[in-house]
Amino acid sequence: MRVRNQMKGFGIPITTTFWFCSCFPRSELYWRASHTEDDTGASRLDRFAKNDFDVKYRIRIETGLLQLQHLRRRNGAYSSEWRVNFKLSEMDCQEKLEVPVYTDVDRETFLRDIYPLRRPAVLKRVPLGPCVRAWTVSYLAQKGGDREVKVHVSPEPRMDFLHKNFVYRTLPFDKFIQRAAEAKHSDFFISEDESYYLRSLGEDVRKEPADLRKQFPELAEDFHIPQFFEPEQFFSSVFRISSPGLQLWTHYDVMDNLLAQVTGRKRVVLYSPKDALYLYLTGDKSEVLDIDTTDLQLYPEFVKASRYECILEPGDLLFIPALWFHNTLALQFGVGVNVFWRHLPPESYDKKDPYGNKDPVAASRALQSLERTLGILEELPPDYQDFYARRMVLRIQSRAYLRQTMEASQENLDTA
Ligand SMILES: O=C(O)CCC(=O)C(=O)O
Repeated sequence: MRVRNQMKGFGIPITTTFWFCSCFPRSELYWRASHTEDDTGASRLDRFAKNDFDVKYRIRIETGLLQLQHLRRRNGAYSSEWRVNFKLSEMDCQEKLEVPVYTDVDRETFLRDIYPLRRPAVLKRVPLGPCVRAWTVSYLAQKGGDREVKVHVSPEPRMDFLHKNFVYRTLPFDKFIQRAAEAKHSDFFISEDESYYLRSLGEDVRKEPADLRKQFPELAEDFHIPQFFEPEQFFSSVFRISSPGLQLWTHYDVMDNLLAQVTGRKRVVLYSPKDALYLYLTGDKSEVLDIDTTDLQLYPEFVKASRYECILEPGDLLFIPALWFHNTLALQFGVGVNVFWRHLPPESYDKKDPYGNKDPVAASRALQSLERTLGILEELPPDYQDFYARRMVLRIQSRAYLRQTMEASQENLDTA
């Protein structure tokens, strides 16, 4: 059952979706109310939800508690059948949305109906070639051969770029595949249950983007790159091979991305570029590593980021538009290939970027000039710095934020 509410009243609308896997009758409740605070400061929302034939659901939310009351009409009057209380954690208040799923999408449909939205989409049954059936562990090891690959090795499945809980090690591809597929290792670097992650690289790792056709020609024959874009937009094709449970931190890339999950299931959580303010960024990465049970004392704004989620099954393709943040969790040992495509004219990108994650040239220049500007502000006393920094924020908002008309925002709320 999905209970969804929209809370307004903080100046900006806040949408909250609650998900319950329970024995309740299957129905979807859409509910709107105003956020108010009583004199104890507790949020209190109390309203009838959608009328559903002769049944009504009544929902009340107080801080940390959601009450659901089921009322049935008998002889013209409603009587309460049962009432359930759910304990809410603050993270339950994060908006949760499903990534839309499309089936049997061809190039024309993709370019007409999906691509222009600039939103993530799961594409099912796009032909990816024989890889979906053929890429077993033994086949990959045999065909991929013993060329050396540099891999991330971590004692914990959640990789932590802040505290660098992983090391880079070099292994022959066939040995790496065998190790990544097993839960316990007899040969290991750190511990017998260490996790592995391969993000394949080009021949000259500093200059050349990865291209499966060059580094793994025999395996590349099995993988048919979906031809949704023009060939000159192609930038790189990258192996993404993970141990079961391996979680990669939330980050963005600057190119459009088709992530093909060839084998194994994977959870992907995405956040819109518009939610960058809530993600505690260090460069292209979010410092929030635990995105499920986040420490909101440490990262209080994180709850405001809307969470888009999907589970990729073997053979699925995920379209990740440039700048959308993504966090991946391998639910099983899995092999993926992601293909980056240029979205902007070629001269917009940094020529020395083999990874597809350096900011576009104009964005880097703007960020550098911001650093210079902040240096100039330091000539003022702190309270003046604060005031002029706020004025600058207002100027940036009015000049550079995408403007959304009042009608468009209302429409979004109505259709959300
Ligand atoms: O699938 C993964 O492991 C990570 C994918 C990713 O980060 C990407 O495609 O940019």
